[in-house]
Amino acid sequence: MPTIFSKIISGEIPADIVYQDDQVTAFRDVDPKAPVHILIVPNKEIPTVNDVTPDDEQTIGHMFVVAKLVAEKEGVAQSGYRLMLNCNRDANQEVFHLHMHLFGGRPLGPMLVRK
Ligand code: DGP
Repeated sequence: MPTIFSKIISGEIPADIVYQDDQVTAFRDVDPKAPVHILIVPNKEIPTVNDVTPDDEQTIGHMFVVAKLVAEKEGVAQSGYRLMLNCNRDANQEVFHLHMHLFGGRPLGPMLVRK
């Protein structure tokens, strides 16, 4: 079964795609937590960070190049932004197709609240 993100990448289901190439697709999160909230996703299905292999190094590095381009395009490169990846239960990962969140457009506060 393809992941929901694979269906977005293939165009089977709609999304607001802001960038796409042969390795990576970036689209707006359906439930944005900041004025700018974009998901940067490898076109290859990698379930979690735990599943990354040395063969994925180029693609993972490319995700950062795309993050930089998207931040510039969205006008948050200078004001600042946050990149975040969730892995498994304690991080609340909901979609098991590796993705980097890009948040920006407002002060984002501290990274985590201590509990
Ligand atoms: P995470 O908790 O890191 O797995 O975040 C998954 C994110 O994916 C969450 O912020 C909502 C977003 N999302 C889930 N389904 C869809 C979808 O069908 N379209 C879009 N654009 N975003 C989705």
